[in-house]
Amino acid sequence: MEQNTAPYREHNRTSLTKEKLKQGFLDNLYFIQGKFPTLASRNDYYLALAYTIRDRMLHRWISTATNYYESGARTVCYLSAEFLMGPHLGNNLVNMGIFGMVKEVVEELGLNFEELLAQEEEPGLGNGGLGRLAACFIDSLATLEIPALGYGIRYEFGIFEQTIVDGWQMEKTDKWLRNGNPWEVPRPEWAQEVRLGGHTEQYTDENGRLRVRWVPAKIVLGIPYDTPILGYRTNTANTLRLWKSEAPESFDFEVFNRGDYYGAVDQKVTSENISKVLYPNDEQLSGKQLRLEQQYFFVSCSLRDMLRVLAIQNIPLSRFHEKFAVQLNDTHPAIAVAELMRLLLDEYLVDWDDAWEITQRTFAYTNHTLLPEALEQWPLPLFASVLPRHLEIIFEINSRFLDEVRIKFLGDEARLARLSLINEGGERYVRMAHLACVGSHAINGVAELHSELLKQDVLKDFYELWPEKFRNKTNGVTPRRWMILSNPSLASLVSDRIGNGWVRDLEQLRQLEPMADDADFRKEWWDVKRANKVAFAQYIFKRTGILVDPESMFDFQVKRIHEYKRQHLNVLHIISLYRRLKENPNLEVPPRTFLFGGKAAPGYHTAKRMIKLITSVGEVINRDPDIRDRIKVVFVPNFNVTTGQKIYPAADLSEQISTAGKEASGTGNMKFSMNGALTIGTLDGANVEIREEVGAENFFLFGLTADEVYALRASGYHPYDYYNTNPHLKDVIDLLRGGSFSRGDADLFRGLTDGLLHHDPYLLFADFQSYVDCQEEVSRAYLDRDHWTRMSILNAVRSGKFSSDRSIRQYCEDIWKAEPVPITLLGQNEEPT
Ligand code: T68
Repeated sequence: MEQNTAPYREHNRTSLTKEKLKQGFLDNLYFIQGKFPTLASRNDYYLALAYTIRDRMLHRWISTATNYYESGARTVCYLSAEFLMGPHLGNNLVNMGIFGMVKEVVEELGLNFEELLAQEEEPGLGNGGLGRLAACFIDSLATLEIPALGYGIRYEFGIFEQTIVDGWQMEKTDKWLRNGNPWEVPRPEWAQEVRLGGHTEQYTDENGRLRVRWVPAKIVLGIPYDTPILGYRTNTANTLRLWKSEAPESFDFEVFNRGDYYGAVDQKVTSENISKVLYPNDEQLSGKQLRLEQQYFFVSCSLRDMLRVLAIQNIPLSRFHEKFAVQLNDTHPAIAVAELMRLLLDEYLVDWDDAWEITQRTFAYTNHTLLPEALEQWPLPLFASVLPRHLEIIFEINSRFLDEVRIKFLGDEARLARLSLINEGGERYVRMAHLACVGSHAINGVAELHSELLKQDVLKDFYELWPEKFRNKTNGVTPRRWMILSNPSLASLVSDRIGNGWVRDLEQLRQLEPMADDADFRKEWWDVKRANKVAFAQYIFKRTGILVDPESMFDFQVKRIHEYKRQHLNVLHIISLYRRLKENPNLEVPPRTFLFGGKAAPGYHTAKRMIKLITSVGEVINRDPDIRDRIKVVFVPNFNVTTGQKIYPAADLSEQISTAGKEASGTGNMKFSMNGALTIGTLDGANVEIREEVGAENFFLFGLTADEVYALRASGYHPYDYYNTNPHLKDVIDLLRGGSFSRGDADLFRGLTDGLLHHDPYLLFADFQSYVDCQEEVSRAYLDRDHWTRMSILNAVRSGKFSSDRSIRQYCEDIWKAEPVPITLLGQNEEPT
């Protein structure tokens, strides 16, 4: 068919004049929602607005797809079991540069713009940092005009919603799709079949060659749902492609004809289960069959989708790795190594050596954790029952790989056992990190320290084998969502002084450094922060009924609740400060509000008790008439992208207090710093680099280094000694043990305190005094408002390195070898008719 898209440009549904936007909005309310303003609900209005914006994204999306098709350009495929996108509407308005105009349009229609934005249920398809990183990365890929697809799972239930009842976390299912999702387009024509279970058989092909056939026990369908991902003020609209599982037929007719109606429907139910729910464990392997099925399901669909594209572009299979650069976001998609091998060997009849070369040149692997309990391993019997053919292929990969190791390290049997893809100690497991390392040409950590520790510890043997594969790619976050959208007043203060080039080139913020010495600028800066704090104080009051003083220092620790992140160290300091204030009411400390937010994995009992600890200490302190005007403790429920957008702009202090050597990078630390919060932190993850960038004098450092942690453990760590020799620490622990924060119930926190006294695996006691001293320094610094504001400004303007644009540029140059493809809009040269 003749392509003439020019007429679409000035159409009611695409034009960007205010009048046409209004017309489009009312049309969508009428023709899509089937409503008239008199009966329309807030959700109807939100959907009408969302469709009005989506209509205006389609031309870019279609043009981008056409440009990519015609250029045949190299494409980055980011495989991730999680994409923690956050709400789309506001972000799309920012990236299209029409936020202000649309706000006016909505208000002229007599509607509340903020309310409509707030109506969107965020797609919470991730646990924490790893999923949010994937979201920042696809934003940057589009902004840098790199041909890219994000591939993942369209979970029906995302991360659970957290409520706090009697101080404890309660979980509610996240029904994010219940009111409809205007941003996605299903593409059933590109559905893929995925096999599971069954067994393998050998057969001889027509050339007399022995081959293997996989006879699966069941087949499920993967339906792709596509969401456009806009670049910031570019024509690029890339795609996030999430797979939903379905039964191939609504009914199994054979079973149905036997009269087993329920049995027939049963298959449909089990097929749909695969993409039903996101596993809410971060940093802990789950070992559940359904989880392995989820991983294989989305990986298989995605690879088949790439093969489909290769075929329609007439690119020979031998050039798969030239067309696609596939990044494995942690080991969750690592089964892709075996699946691509299987597809090439069994379905396309490629020779092993050629298949292996294509595979290795296609994949690269990002590691996100140093915690041993988070490294994925699958018990062999379970693996064999879900993926029998893949297990055979993994054995073959392993046998060839170990031969290579034998040559390089003659006679080193211990090394062979350590490197093997199969863990043979006791119960046998498939080690997914090993599969990812062997099948990839590049392996990277997510901060400099983390990448070093990978080489020294978790992946040491692989480093010694293939040092050339190892890279560092320090994480970053997108300034579009985390500054422009969430902190518009700060963004306009900045743009008033230096224009808006910084939004695409965050290093430009450094032009503002001299302004730190300008008293007027400092006042404006402080006023912006103060207004953000007022807004957040109102939010807290609405959500928790707790009144907080916006004059007080807002001290935040928001992240998943985990022992290694040490929220309980923060609490120990709060108790210690509380005690000192009770003893000495004249103590000169600025008023402080300690705020916490984060979810605990539902099965992680210690983490859940840490939440109860925070709320219990808060209850006592917030009620104490001597103290409650000086310090407050608040647990902000249901920390997610939406609440994060309110939190980072309102923060004075950012708590990044993990045990050194445990946090791979952290990305919240970057969002805080960008928004002018100062960090109190250990030399862990990206804190090290943040401190380097903002200057040691603008960073509150405490605690042991990773090397010192290692040495202390090696020499024998005895937490009890710290308790016995530090009276201050003893007082704090004894208050907890005595029931002062649990209405006399000495048992409530006994598990926690005993755990610390006798094991303390994350060295809270070793770092306690250093932390308390450092917090005193923070308090003193906050009393000097001018100096604090100076430091706040320098933190923000020196955070340019932590834009995800920088991370993505480095991945493109060093790992993906991907180049920008600027998009020409279709019909650009044609006259509208
Ligand atoms: C995080 N990892 C790291 N994992 O903890 C953090 N894990 O330091 C880093 O900044 C971030 O990744 C991005 O690199 C996670 O968030 C998970 O969420 C997770 C989920 C499932 C299984 C294991």
